[in-house]
Amino acid sequence: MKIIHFSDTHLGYNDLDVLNEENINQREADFYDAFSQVVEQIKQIKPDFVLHTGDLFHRSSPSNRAITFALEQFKIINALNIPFILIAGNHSTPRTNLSSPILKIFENFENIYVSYNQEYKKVEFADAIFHTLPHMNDETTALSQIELCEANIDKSKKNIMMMHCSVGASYLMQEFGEWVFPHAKEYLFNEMDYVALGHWHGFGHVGKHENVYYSGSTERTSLNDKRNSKGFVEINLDDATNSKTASLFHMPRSIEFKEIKIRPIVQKELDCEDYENALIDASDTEDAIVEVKLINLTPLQSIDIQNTDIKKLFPHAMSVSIKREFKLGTNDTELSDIEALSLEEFFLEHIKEDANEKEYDRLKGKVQELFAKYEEARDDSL
Ligand SMILES: [Mn+2]
Repeated sequence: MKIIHFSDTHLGYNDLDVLNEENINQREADFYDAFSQVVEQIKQIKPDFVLHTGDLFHRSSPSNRAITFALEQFKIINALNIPFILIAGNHSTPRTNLSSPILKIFENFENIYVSYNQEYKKVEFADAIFHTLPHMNDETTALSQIELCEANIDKSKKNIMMMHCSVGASYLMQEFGEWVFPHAKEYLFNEMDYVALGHWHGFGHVGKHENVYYSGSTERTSLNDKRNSKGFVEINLDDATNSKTASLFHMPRSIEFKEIKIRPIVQKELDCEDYENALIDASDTEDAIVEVKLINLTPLQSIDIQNTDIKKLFPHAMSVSIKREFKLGTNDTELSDIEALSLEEFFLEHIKEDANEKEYDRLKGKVQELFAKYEEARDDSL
């Protein structure tokens, strides 16, 4: 039995002020691309089941574009005649009972099984049972639902559990309303052939449990997530686990992480101690999200070195962000030099970095006018 497990696709997420040729936020498009790559792999691998463990959409009320994209992709998956089972994560669960859960829109696809009402749902086939536990807002309800899951284990079939939660406190995402799976119920994992988890955005198995896996997200929802390896899990379960001899000679399961191609994040460091001669290798930054850290900066250099100059070093990057780290023990004369630069001049320098010439000229007039008014008002009040 072959299963594909993916998760946390966060459709509709957008970030950074970059548009692509179709005028769609580039990062939003990246998330659609990642999802399409998994669907492409599903077509090729032709597994027996496909699992998605939550946070399909980034928001509980996604944009029209995100919904349209998902419906198009689900139509493709549905046409493959492979059962596709998905559960709600914290991002797709409304916080009040007033709004309708978005996953409901997939109810009418014949090969798609959705689980979202903060309750246990058993999805059963001839040879496998999928025990789905979607995101739970309430811990007491959660416990009763886990017990329901326990009562439905049937050893004559494969048992696969699906959840969107943090197992213990180790996989918390610092988000609102996360569900932590109770430690006292972890023994249940031993009864399962595989436990598919969503919520944590990195791939890996959980502690000592060799059958409990987070597939990770298919893209990064934060630039703090520096992982360049994203993808899905391919699980092969031995079809003959009921026979003792078979399990002696075969692995009961094999679990393999399959990488997809995502936009890389590349970090660079520029030592300003010797700024003039600093060489930077930009060869690995094509289409990348580049983060440059200027280190050992003096305050004067910080005014001299403009962000536009740094950005020019990476002409083929998708985006460049710059962090400035000052040298410790900068001497006082330099600091007083900076104070000599008026706020007006400093502000204009700042505008110059991002605006084109025409825009700069227009803003310059405005800024000078405003500063003049401010000076006047100040003089009056003295
Ligand atoms: Mn997530």
